[in-house]
Amino acid sequence: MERLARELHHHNYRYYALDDPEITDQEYDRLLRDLQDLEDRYPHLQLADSPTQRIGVAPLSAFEPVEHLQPMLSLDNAFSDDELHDFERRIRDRLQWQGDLELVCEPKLDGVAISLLYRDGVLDQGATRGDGRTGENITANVRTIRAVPLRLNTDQPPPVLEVRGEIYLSRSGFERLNEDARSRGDKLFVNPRNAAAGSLRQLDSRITASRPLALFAYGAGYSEGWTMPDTHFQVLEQLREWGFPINPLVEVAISLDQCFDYYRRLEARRDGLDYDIDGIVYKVNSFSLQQRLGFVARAPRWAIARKFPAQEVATRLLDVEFQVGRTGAVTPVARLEPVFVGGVTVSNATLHNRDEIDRLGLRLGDGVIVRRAGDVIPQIVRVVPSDDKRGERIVFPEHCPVCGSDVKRIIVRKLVKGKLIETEGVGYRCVGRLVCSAQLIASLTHFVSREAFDIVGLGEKVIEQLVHRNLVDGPVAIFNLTKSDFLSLEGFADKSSQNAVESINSSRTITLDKFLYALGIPEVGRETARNLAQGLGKLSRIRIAYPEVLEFLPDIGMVVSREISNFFRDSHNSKVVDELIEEVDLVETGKLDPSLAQIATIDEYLTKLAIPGVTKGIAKKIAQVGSLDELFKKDFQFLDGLSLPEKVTREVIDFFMNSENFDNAIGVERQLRDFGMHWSSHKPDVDSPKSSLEGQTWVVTGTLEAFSRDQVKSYLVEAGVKVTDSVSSKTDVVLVGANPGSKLAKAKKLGIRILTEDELLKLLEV
Ligand code: 9MJ
Repeated sequence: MERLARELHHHNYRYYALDDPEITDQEYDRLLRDLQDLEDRYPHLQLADSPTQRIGVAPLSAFEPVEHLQPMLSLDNAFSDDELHDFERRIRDRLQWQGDLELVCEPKLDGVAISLLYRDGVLDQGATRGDGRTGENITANVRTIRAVPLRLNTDQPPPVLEVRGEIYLSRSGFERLNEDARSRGDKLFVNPRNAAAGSLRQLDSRITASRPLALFAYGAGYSEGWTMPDTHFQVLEQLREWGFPINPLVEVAISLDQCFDYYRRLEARRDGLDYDIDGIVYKVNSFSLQQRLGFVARAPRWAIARKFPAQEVATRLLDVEFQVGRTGAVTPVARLEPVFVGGVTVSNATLHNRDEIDRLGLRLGDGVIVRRAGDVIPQIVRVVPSDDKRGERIVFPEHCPVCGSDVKRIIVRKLVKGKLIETEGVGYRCVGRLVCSAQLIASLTHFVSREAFDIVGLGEKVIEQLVHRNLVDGPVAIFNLTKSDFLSLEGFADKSSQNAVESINSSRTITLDKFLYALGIPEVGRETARNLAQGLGKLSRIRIAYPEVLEFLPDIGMVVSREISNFFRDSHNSKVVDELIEEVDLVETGKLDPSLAQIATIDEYLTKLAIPGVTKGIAKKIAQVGSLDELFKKDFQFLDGLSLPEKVTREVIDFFMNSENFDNAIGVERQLRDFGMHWSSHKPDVDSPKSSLEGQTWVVTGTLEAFSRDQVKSYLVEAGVKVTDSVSSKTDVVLVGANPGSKLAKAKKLGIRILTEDELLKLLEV
């Protein structure tokens, strides 16, 4: 077994590091099978670095965070020859150096950065870059990559060695992968980079093993017991000797001109390479110079990434499709004759909006120049009309392509100098709302999604069928679906229909924040929904809240508050909400966030009324009046004693003389009183909260056993705890279940209190 393993390591080295195999793939596979057979018979004799590990092992439930022994660097970018000049100038100035400056030129691979840790020459750990200090432990996946040496090709390995490199998928490997996916009807990967990243993020390493991933090493991190050579290039040579694939296009340049020349040569070869590169990395070759240069933040001063410019290619416009989203926004999408740009086949491009179509003067069949920069959606830069017999002009539709309702310009509300301004936006919207099946399908898909009602088994495809068969016309109808409704759909049998009805029923119990999020109120994402629920505690309050009152909640400004209040004031929405409450079992705390009662002061109130000229400072002065009644007395006599600018006094009086403003101001004040947020309301003592947990911020991570995560969250919310997703210095407690992720590591680092599920249970009993 040892002899077979040694032979296999040797052939790996010949194949990957030297690119000079001595045996065929079939012969290699035979040796591997022989070893596998022996290991099957004598499992206890399996070697730790056995080449058979390439086939993967049983799935993990999560990736552990691991700290790199030496941080992984990031690179500054240069986008022009000038910027590269500047880079060299900075180096020379800093070093006071006039002589030759050797720079190593390396193709910059567009893959996934990796750190490989070898202990006594054996691969011990593979980790992603993460934030540079802490990455994810993906050892099981990394072991399956044949280009990654499981053992260093030397009898005297350094006891500890971190090797840095890029895991990537070749373009041909990517094509193969997508062909397989296509033949199985699976989703295709967009580009080799995403496919490589996705393959490395598999919890089941047997899947990773089936992906043709490759590696180029480009440096070393921490090491022990190794006298590093003097230059970066020598490190690459040493790594090659130890068995790592090093990019054969790496060169040493001794002048900037040689660097520029390298850039031109590589750019010319770029399309012919079998892997994606997005630029060139230049690194100072001498380690002693590197050391003297040091770092700014986490990027070394001795290296820079020269990026290739965005790629542009010519193709043809086949059609323009107008897609209708959840809020009715109509987005034009160009369908193109497929072209290969920068490693991906592009067949769609965004046209942004109506103005963009007019700017381009697009006609069907036009030649177009498409630009793709990095990972962003490709766009059409300009039109190259090929002849004078051009096709039909593209016109933005006046009516919704899905439901035929009017399409109107979207009005955007913006804050300009503290005032809410309504202007016409660049976007257009179908006014059909739930009459429009596109909006209905998108809204319902949102409604049932995981963060909302979380109805398992009701994805977009099912919703589409339900809508097209007129089985649902809005969210309420979902709760009236029966087993026989599902049986009438494609892909549903007895059991699955029963399950669908059961998951609808079990979704009926829902916390207020999820309920609010599910409604799909414009501008209300998960965080805002949580703030609303935590702040006001009851749907009945939120529904009737004045925008000025909502503005007392965290992160809710003038724009969002208007959207929320307009949503609930709309009679159709109001009816839907009424009907929904009948169907669901809403979990509410009913409690007002005690801190709200503290912050609602009379000057804050005056500021939120947005009286022209009334800044925070002026509001503070006016607030001395103590109550609105006093303010309105005797023709605002109180204002005279404040020595405010004449103009401001006038504005304040004009404002309140307008009966609409006056009624609104009185209404807001009354509501503050009703909600217990008025400046004269009894102030709960926030220092001695009713629940011992009240006011705390918690993060839940890992798999919980006794509760579902949602149960825990609703309990915590009930107890006045704010539950957030990410650990920060504001976090009070991190609740950990099994297999916690990087959040636990972060909590430990920040010294945050960590509770296990058992400890929580104990806490709840007292
Ligand atoms: C890539 N992506 O090919 C580096 N890289 O060096 C090469 N990345 C790098 N070097 C230090 N060739 C930080 C990143």
